[in-house]
Amino acid sequence: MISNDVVLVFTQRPARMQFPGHLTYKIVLLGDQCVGKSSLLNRFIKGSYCPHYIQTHGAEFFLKDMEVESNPVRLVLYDSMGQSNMKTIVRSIYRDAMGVMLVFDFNRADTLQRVKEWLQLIEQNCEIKPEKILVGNKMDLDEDMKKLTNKEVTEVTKSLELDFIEVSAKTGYKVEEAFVTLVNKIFTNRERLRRDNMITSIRLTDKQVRKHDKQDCCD
Ligand SMILES: Nc1nc2c(ncn2[C@@H]2O[C@H](COP(=O)(O)OP(=O)(O)O)[C@@H](O)[C@H]2O)c(=O)[nH]1
Ligand SMILES: [Mg+2]
Repeated sequence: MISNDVVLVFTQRPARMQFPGHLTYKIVLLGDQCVGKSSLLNRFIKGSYCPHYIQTHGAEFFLKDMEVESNPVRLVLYDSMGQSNMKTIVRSIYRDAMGVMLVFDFNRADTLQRVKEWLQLIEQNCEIKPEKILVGNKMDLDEDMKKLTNKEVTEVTKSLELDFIEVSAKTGYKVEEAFVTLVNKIFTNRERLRRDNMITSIRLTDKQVRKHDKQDCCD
């Protein structure tokens, strides 16, 4: 289903995000620092894994082309530092996201507890209601290193009504499946997302027009 036709971009060049004839889906990865967001992207896009921690600065995006039910889709995948206090970046980047991957670390119970805060941040900042998936990373760890039991995870996923998948960026276990599941959810709900996006654009344009009118009369 997926073609591994990869385009990797490290700089902000919005023009390349749109590709004629392609659907463009903006997806953001959210979660605490060190849960493995950058590693998951690296595994999905390049098929590789780096055991060293490399801090993500601000927000970076990557492009990946794939096919969903014979439709070419360009994914714009946003990585971030994992600091929820970076509100300005969060708001400007995430407001038109169509999909959100919420990541926690099986080795750190606090990262699962904070998923609720990340969800609140999405509700406050995303102007369209994005499709979501919860991803528990570092499944490769030995049982005695895991601080979370399946029962604890299930309780949270049920209470937050999130689809859930266990993955490992290190081994590659179910990483592609996690992204494909999210992309399929976006594809299935594309009409609703398109409507939400149109309403948001109209609202924004309206705001700009009103601001412009105001400036005219005050000049
Ligand atoms: N054992 C294990 N370690 C991982 C996995 N994914 C990431 N890591 C490690 O966790 C650390 C933080 O990963 P990183 O992707 O930078 O986290 P981010 O801050 O969320 O982007 C790095 O040292 C990674 O090598 C995984 O699936 N298994
Ligand atoms: Mg990172």
